Amino acid sequence: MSTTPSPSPTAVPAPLPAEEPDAATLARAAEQSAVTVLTAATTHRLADVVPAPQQVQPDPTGDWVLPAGAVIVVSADPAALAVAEHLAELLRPATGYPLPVTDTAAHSLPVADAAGPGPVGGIALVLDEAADLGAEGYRLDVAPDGVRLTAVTATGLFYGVQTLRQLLPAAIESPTPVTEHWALPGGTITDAPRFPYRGAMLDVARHFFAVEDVLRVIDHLARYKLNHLHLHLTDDQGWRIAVDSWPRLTTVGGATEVGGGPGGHYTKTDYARIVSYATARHITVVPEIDLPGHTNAALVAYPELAPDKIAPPPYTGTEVGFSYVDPADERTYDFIADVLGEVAALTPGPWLHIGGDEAFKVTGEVYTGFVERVQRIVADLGKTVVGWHQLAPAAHLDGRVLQWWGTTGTDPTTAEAVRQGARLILSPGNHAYLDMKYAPDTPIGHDWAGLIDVRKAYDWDPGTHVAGVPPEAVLGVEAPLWTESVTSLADIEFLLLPRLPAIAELGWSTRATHDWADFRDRLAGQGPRWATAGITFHHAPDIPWATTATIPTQRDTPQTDIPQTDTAAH
Ligand code: TNX
Repeated sequence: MSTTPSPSPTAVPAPLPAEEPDAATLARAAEQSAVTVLTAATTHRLADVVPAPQQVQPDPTGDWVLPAGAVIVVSADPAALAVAEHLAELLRPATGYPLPVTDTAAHSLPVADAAGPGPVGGIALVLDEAADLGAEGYRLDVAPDGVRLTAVTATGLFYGVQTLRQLLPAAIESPTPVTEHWALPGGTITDAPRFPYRGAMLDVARHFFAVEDVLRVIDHLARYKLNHLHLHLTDDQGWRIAVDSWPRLTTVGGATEVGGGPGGHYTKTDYARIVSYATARHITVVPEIDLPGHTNAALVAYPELAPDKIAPPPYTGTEVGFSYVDPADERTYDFIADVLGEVAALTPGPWLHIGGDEAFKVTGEVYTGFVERVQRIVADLGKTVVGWHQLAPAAHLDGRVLQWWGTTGTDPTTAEAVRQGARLILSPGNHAYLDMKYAPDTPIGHDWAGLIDVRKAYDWDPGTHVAGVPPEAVLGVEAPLWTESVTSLADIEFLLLPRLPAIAELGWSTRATHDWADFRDRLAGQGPRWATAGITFHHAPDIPWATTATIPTQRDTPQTDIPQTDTAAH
């Protein structure tokens, strides 16, 4: 099962001069070695991108090679400049090239000429309000004399950068300089997403994960053009976000997790770091405070919220549905207003997720009455309410969004809520739940919604999945990762990859491109990239993983970063 790459005849570390070489020396050394290496112009096709682009027009005469002296020229706009810097930061480690970024105000060439013939032959990032590309779309033109990315917004440019990155050889993922022929296949890609909401969820409540781990998950989302990170911040086993007006939520409620570990929580500064890292990657953070159930940790901290006003024991098991805040006590609504108010203040994005799932002990009118009050609290904060589809029977509130996690594709109550105006995020448990096992022998994860191999994750259509829900009512897709059995970053990556790109493709790519055999082959090309970057992934047997000759084999990174086998991941 191991797909450890075979030794590469072409990609070896560039010889580095002794003693602290400067960027220019590094660049010269890398380029000199590159020109002595005989490789095909490109190792892959213009269409080898995940998620599949809308339109691909290859030009076999148009291949381009990144020169060591390339300059990245960008429209004079702060957000676009940040995207250009991001591109440079992605390309500098492996190439060793300096790749200076300059905006058109500072550059003597007008943007129209920046990608044209000339000594630079670089990359131009062009904001063009008149381009017919939509708010998130981009066009990538690759020609022998330069590369040009065009978009209406910096977000579109950011997605174009992710495509460009995937079109370079896999060695571009190396954290240290390698010798490679940095060629891009020629032609034009025109691309835009199918759905506006493309997300993943990380449960940081069952097990707590450090800020650094969350940032790395954000990196994985960004690669595949996902634009929402939903953080499940509270549950029976732990409360993970600081709330100044109710401090024991974290000091007491945050000190536990599944299995009895120490837990943890994010200070407001920690959380702001996550949000700003995500924002810089054009990702919106969606905080979830799960109510009225999944609240044992809050009740341990503040027994006054419990129906019997008695503190329950801390909970470190994995059962669900036993806890709830007292829906009959006004103090509960003060608590919720305080918590959601503080969370809203940390949230630049429009969404606040209020959970609503598995509140088995709050039923009927008591449940709907509770949800209706909480929905109004969210609206009064100027945010849009999101909740699991159990919210459906509560009265409609303008803009509200339900997150579908069912496994049958049928629920008349959800269909009726949608008829009244609710929009739906699709996270069907039997296709999109990344905590489901791949196969019976998967060492971690659940199987209550079935096994989910890569094909199962890929082969469904969010536009038609739930009976009575038309495609126009579908806001998008989200892949949730619950973490009852997930204890490390390697575990997270093992369950995320390679299924996250499958869900990302359902959210991004037009249905006309949907094709399992084609997806499988494109996905296979991602393996060497993850391996090179030191990212753990499941070597799913249904994917023909490339043992490409472009993986650098000698690197400065530790052996444990070399591709993991299934068992090594856990
Ligand atoms: C159901 S799906 C849950 C979670 C569990 C998950 C495990 C949903 C809204 N609730 O509380 O962690 O199953 O797969």
